[in-house]
Amino acid sequence: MNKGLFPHLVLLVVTVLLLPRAALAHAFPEAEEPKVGSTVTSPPEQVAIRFDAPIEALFSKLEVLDSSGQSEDEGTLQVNADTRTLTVQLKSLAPGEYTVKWSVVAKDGHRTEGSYTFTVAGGS
Ligand SMILES: [Cu+2]
Repeated sequence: MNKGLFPHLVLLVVTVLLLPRAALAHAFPEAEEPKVGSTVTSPPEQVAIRFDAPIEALFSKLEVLDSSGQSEDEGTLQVNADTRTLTVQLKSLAPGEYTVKWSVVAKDGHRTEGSYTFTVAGGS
């Protein structure tokens, strides 16, 4: 190998190894309760999403809507002491499908957002 090129190759490899770490500091959901796409038999009292990185409470959003777009959460968000679990209390949910919309800002300042549904199994 050309001795003049070697230090540059090392630098390139180190750079490539370090870059994905910055990207990983974005916060993505790691676990949800109720689970994504699940059907639950009794109405949950809250929705909780655990992220894979710490989030900023101030810039985070979590809302739960029924199938007609009506808000079904109590509006007050809480970030747990672990700084990565976001929860919101729910009104008493009737049977039906619900959409959870979330938007969070990780400690690196990057926003991620998404949505998913779960279903409360119904009486009728
Ligand atoms: Cu980021």
